[in-house]
Amino acid sequence: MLYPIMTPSRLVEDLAGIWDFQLDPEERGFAEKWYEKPLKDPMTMPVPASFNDLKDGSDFRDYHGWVFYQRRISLPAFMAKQRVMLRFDAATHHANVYLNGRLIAEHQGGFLPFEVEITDDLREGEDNLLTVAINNFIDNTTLPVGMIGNMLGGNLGASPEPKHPGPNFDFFNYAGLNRTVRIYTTPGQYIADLTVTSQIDGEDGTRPIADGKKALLNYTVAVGGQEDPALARDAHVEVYDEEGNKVAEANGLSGQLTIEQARLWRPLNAYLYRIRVSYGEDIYELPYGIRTVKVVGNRFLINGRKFYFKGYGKHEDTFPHGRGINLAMNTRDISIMKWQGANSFRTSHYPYSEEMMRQCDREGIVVIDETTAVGINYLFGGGANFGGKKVGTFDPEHGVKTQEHHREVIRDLIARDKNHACVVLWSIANEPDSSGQGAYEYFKPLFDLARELDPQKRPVTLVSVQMAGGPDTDVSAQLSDVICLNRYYGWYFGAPDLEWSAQQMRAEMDQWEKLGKPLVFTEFGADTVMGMHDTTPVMYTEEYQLDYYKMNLAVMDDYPCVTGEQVWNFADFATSQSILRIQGNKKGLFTRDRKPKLAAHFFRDRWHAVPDFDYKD
Ligand code: E9O
Repeated sequence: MLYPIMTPSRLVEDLAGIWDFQLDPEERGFAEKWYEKPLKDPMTMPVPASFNDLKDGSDFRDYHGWVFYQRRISLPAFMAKQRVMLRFDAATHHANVYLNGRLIAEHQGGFLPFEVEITDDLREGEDNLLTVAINNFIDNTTLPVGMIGNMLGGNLGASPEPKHPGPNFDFFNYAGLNRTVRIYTTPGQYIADLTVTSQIDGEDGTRPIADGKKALLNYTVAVGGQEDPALARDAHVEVYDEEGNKVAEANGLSGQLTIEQARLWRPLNAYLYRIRVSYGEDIYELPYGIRTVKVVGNRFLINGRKFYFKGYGKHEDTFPHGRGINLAMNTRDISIMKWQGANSFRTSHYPYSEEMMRQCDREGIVVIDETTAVGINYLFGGGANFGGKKVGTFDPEHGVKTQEHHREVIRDLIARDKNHACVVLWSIANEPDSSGQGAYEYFKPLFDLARELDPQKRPVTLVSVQMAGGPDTDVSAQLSDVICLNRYYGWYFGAPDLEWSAQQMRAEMDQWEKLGKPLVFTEFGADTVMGMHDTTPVMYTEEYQLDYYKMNLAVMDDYPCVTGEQVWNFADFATSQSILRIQGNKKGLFTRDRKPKLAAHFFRDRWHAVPDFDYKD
């Protein structure tokens, strides 16, 4: 699905603003058809944003169920000749969309875009009532996964029979119209999709590639509307460099473009061409970076050079937007990454906004792109024990349903992000039960699917939880091109004894090293309350976080297969409430408002000294 932009043939109208809003705690909305008329006594609600932190009281913040968003829309008459699309970048997690009282779209999954054509539904010359009913419900068929009794709950004496499943993941279940809602138009015959892959002449990505070589770009344009062979024949593609010079062109809906002297997209030194497609009256433009990605032995190569990931697991999490898109904070975050000498992050634990992906393309930030599959850690094994109660026992029926949805999410993620230069690795899931019974059978088809769908054939991984064990038990050893480990030696395991924790960590690393694959630490971290200090580094102080990191890094530096360190987390973030969470997860190098803790300065020194390429080579 193409990102909506304005071109000489397309208009984009952002529906950002204050909408009407209503919670539906008594579940009357559908019976009373709230979508047919203006909501009664509505609240005000900004779009895009998560609703949770915008009004007061736990009935509101922790609300669970359906909510209704509503506004009026109308389009100027001169646009009547165009095809009109309504696009949601993210509605979290389930959305029913009504126009003038009629259901026009339904979508499951809160972090990927969907769109619906409304050309014939819009009433010309009058207002149209747009209603979006959204449900934040999660259970063991949804991604992310919800369940009774959450993973990090641990609240002794909590209500024994909660009314609904809570998050089986460690971030607040922010919901609503989290990302931009737009109307955009196209001509009746239109460009529906564009796929581009590149090949540097004479290079296979295993040795360093210089600028100035010939690049061959294979492209395919998918089109919609009435089929017209003449239009297809006349479809035209042009490539422009950053100075606006035309450097290649070709005709037809698929073909090859040759750039005689290509500039490569490089981490922290991005270069983007503009690929301009015209098809009949329609024009679309795609920013495109040329680079190679390849795994050879235990090395992760970008443009033929060994890359070392320095960065973070992140969240889309700010106050008071919740998970709502925050372009200003995204820009701050990338600036902070550069201040700190980082070069990458993982989109833990869901696809991030397309605006962020496009910004990473421009700024040269390397991205590990993750699906919404977080919390699937009870489907394969014998379940887990919470307060003496066994939950999540292996249930094949739910396993199959989850896998179906998981396939959709992989398909939609790759369809959305396939052309991004910044994406170098797909993450199929975070911390699943990858050592449990059935894990291989569950994951093998998903890895196959990702490999088949990605036109660029990037490497694929799943991110492993410590409980999954070493390469003998964790199916990631067999399936992943890059081993990604979340490890907490010195925090959840072995704290506060850092010496013993280091020994345990080395013992595990000795096992993984033998695999001969590249290994990235995608999480390691310790909760740290900003401003808490001590001369003896006790847990939760800024001094302990620093010592924890120094110990972990000393171990990692001894293993040549370790080709990346991404701390958990970039910044403190909101979670469900529990005795383990002090107004959220405090493992950030930065506070939630992006002030550096002690360890942030340590990483700044380290990461400016550790090179982006050829580290430990
Ligand atoms: C996933 C991430 O979303 N990994 C978790 C992170 C954390 O800070 C979470 O925020 O907890 C770590 C998983 C560690 C597993 C051991 C749990 C032991 C519970 C007492």
